Amino acid sequence: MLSKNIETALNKQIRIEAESSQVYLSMACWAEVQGLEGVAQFMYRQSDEERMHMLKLIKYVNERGGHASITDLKAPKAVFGTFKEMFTELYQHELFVSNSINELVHVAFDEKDYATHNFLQWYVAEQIEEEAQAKTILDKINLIGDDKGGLYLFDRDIQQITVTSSVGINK
Ligand code: OFO
Repeated sequence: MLSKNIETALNKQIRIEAESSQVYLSMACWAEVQGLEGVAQFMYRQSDEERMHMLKLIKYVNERGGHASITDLKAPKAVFGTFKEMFTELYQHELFVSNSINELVHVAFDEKDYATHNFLQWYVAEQIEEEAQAKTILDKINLIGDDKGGLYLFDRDIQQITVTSSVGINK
C-alpha cells in the first residue's frame, strides 16, 4: 500500500511524463511543418515513449492501492527559432526529468518504501539513456551549425541515432 506522500509524489511524476509526451509531440509537429521528416519521426517516437513512461507509473500507483490522477497539462511551446534551440530544449527537459526522478527516489528512500524505490530504478536507468541520447544529438547539431546540407543529412541519419547505455535496459 502506498503512503499518501508517495502517492502524491508519483502522481506528480505522472503529470511530468504526460507533459513530456506533449512537449515532444509539439516538437514533432514543428519539425514536420519545417519539412524535416526524420526529426519529426524521432520526436513522435519520443512522445510515444513518454506516454509509455506515464502509463507504467499509472499502473503501478493503481496496483499498489493508490489512485493515479489524470490532470490538465501545461501547453508546450509550439514554435522554435532553430533546430539547435529545439534540441537544446530537449536536452534541458531531460535534465529536468532526471532531477525529478532523483527527488522521487529520495522520497521513496526516506519513507522506507523499498518496493517503490526498486520500481523507480527502471526510470533512473532510462534517464541515463535519454540524457546521453539528447546530448549526442545536441553535439551533432552544434557541429552542423547553420549548414543546410548538414541539416539535410542529419535529418536522414537521426533515425539511426541510438545510444547504447552501459545499463542496457530494454524498453
Ligand atoms: Fe520519461 O523519460 Fe524522458 O523525459
